[in-house]
Amino acid sequence: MEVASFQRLCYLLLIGLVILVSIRSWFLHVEETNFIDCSIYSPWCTFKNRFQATSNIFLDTQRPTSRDHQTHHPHHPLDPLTIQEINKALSILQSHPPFISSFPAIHSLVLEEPHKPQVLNWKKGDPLPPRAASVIAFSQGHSHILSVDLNTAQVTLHEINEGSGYPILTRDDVAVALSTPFADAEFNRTILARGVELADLTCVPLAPGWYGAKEEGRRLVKVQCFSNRGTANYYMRPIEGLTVTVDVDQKKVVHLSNTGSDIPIPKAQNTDYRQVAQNDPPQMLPINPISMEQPKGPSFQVENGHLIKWANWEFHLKPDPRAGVVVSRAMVRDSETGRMRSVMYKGMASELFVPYMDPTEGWYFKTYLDAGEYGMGLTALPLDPLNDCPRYSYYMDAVFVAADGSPYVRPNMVCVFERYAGEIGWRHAESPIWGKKIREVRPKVTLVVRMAASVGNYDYIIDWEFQTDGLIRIKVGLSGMLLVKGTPYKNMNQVPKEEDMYGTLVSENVIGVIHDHFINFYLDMDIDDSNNSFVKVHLTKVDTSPGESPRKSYMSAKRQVVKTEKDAQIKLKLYDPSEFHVINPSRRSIVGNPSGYKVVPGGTAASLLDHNDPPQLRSAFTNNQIWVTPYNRSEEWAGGLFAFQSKGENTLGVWSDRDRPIENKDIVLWYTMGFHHVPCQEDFPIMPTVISSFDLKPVNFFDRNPILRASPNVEKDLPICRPASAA
Ligand SMILES: [Cu+2]
Repeated sequence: MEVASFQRLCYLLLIGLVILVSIRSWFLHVEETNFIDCSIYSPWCTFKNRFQATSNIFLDTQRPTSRDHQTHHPHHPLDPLTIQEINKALSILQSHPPFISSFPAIHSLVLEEPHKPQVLNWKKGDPLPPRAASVIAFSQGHSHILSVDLNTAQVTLHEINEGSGYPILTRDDVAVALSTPFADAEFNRTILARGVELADLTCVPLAPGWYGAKEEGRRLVKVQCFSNRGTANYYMRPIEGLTVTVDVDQKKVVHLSNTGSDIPIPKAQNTDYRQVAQNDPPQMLPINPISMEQPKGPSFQVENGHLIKWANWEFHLKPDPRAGVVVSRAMVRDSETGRMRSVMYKGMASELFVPYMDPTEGWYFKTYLDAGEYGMGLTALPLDPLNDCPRYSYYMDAVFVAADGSPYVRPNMVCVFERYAGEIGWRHAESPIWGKKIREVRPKVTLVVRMAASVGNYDYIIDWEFQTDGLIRIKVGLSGMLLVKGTPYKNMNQVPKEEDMYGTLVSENVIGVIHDHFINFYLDMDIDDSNNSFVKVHLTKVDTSPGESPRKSYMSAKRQVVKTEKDAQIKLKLYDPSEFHVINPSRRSIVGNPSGYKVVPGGTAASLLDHNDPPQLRSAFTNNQIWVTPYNRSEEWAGGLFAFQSKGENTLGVWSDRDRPIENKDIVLWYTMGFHHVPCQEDFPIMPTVISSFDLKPVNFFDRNPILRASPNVEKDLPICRPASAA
């Protein structure tokens, strides 16, 4: 053998050895460490969440409630599929002729909700409408949409998605995405060249978005990695500039981008947020233990696991793998007649768009659609009793479906609790100067439904808060970690004035990159009945005539019933304001006003991206803050049913541009809440929660203040508690 050939052979053998050792060492670490039980926490192990060789994982699996899901039966038409029903759907799919030779990966398997009239006409005690499963499966490059009738054991619908986009990644996809780079010699060389040992590596699978033909027609995941050495908060230690693009069906690396070899990995010191890592006491006076006590227990009831009854409210609640939670059939009791009245047929988070504002190689694609790409429910981990939710909370489990079609339980995914935060329901005091001693005050107690999704580095806390005055507040809290970028700079005095860092230097060698969060809510309002209208109540300045009044101007409210969808595409304007009402034109109050609810925006933000920017095309639902569409069973996800790598051709913006009639029809209100996030040092190493909200508030729905007859607090009725340790 010639010397050159011998050298080539040795070189090839060496590469082969490196690959084998890399794969083996990675899988050995997975086996040897105390890895999360994926039979229970399956999708937790997947998606944008950590997937790592070494275990820094702590999960409090304490279960305040214990339910036997194996024997659970549905009691309400909207109850989620039970374990038995999921298993039945699976067996029907397994004998479905197109799937007999090759069973697809199951990306979603949930209740196919009965048609609306069936649900509306159903009364407690009636037999349930036929139960069916709605399935999204993926096989050999095709996304399948199926309906499975559980009563007749038939597949009643089987379509292939002809448009762009793919379903949510499965755990298997993620495992492929994260293991494939380890078989790539260049990846291994790059990691070692960056001074990171493979055992210290934590990689995350990132959705690639859509940026034209180059990446179309195949399911791609962009893998980026961090060093977890010395910290649980590996997100603060990026291996900057290294992006591995993996084809998860071909199981191969299609591109490796390595642009940051001169950027150091930020230090681990002071990045750990866990209590065990805090060595110094907080610099503040101590706060005594605090809790809301309910010696008589909570006032709400949970009927058959999903029907919540509290004060004057009643609604159905279920976990959902994509939306997180779904609130259905929300009804409030009329304060005068005592009759239950419909407010909302269905409400849920529909999509969550998070674009990062850095156009460079390793960052431009970070424009996530978290609900459609990762799942707000799938990424919602068990809540932490006493910290996520107060004492006396009710915890609801979710039953979700793994990629092989098998059901699993996500315990304590949703909590329900009463909240008293010292707020006032209504009040008035009269000065004694008028001869009357009046001081009437009513405390405000509310009911909260809460879930928290941990979509990779970010945590989204979503509350649905019900008030006895008829108001529903939808609140979103942001916490967790910034997605940060490594930089050579340690101090702002090193940064050239003309350089755009695309963010804020939040620690040495760490840039918090500017980004947005837009969360869209689907709100199928049914005020007193399904047929409603959308009314813009335009507030305008009216000038008085000369001599008419000492005043030159006043403000007037002009009502306009909106006829079609395009006129209901609303951009909020501070200096040209309107109120936005959903009314029932057929239902009048005692003095003749139509009964209604208005959407009351809170702090929010609008997208500044170009409307033709690819991520904005996919997320056109952020082009307006409010939309109204006619009810359509197939239009529920603002970013489209198949959001992963989609072009956005089948999304809320496109549906609304059809300009369909919406007057006196069953209509759906869509509200997009936005946050611009310019990071600051206080966001490091973990962000204090930032909250925004919007309200659905009754307008002329009740004939008078519905909590007029609410009771004040009286000292003798309230519990006086001692610390548990003193009891
Ligand atoms: Cu943010």
